[in-house]
Amino acid sequence: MMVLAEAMSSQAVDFGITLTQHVLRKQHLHPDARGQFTRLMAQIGVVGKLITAQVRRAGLIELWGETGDMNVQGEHVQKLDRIANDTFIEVLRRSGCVAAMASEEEDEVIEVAADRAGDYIVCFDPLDGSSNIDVNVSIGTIFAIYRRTQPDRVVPEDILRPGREQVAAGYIVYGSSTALVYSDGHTVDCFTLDPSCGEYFLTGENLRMPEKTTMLSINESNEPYWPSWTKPWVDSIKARNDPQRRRISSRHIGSLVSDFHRNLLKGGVYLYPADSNNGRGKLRVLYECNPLAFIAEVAGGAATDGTRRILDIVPTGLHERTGLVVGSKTEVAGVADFIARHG
Ligand code: FDP
Repeated sequence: MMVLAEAMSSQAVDFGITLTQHVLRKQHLHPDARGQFTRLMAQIGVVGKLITAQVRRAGLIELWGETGDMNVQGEHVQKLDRIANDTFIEVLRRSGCVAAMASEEEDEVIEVAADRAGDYIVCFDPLDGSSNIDVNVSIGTIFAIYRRTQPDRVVPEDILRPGREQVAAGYIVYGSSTALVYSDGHTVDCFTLDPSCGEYFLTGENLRMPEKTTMLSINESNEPYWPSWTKPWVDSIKARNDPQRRRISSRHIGSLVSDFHRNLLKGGVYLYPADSNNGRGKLRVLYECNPLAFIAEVAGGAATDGTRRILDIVPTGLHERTGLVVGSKTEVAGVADFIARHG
């Protein structure tokens, strides 16, 4: 069995650095910092612990299955979706750091009472990949953080703004362990929750998205609805394989946050193109595509809807959807070429 000292010496990162310590260490990069961001990240960490506790016991305490309600998107709400959503809202409402929130599960913006409001706006998907809950497959929470634009009131532009204005973004994956990944726009760092002491420790510093694509993540059953460029593009990626050498593997969990996390670490491209019939994708701009695109870019990757950089989209509605291609920069850049050739 690996002893602690061995584990410490085998770590590529500064072993023993907690999430809060790390955020504090980086405060000098933000000269106008007042400590609210540090508190906000600590509270998001708490949300991750509370949701972890529920996810880990879901099969034991009847948390699998649907609530019987539909959300604003017309999807069946899972019991854990509801718990994760309520947890996120209540923890952040009490944090003193947040002025308003937008959630995948809520019809409207959630405003925080003035006496508790802080500097930040948070858009989140409380539990992404929820169709995987009942089968013990990794799911996650995704969040985007913006600074409020007005000191005394929340305005629509606080929420309906391009993703490039994010000050930070992140996600928490409930997988073989709970990992919290976030970027403050300077680096992308990964923390793993140690369940024995309830603390997040830094386990990956300044993550870089590998330039080389080895994983292709797409739901191929949607092929009849793909726009015309997608099949030739997917075929061109697969054509890199030959009988002597497999260079590309198909990996698709169907839980965006988990697919993204794997590709960030291993090198891959994820796509969910816009439907050729209605021209819309499935994934939501505000709390799925924007935060992951922000992380991808800081890690040296890129994200597009096919023609536009994801972070330049100005959403007109809370639950707006878009097509998404996210992965290494060269792979994503190649999409524009296929669109020019195949439409
Ligand atoms: P889910 O509906 O299970 O919550 O946008 C949500 C999402 O999962 C993504 O996590 C996932 O990648 C995608 O939808 C899967 O959609 P399809 O089943 O249409 O492939």
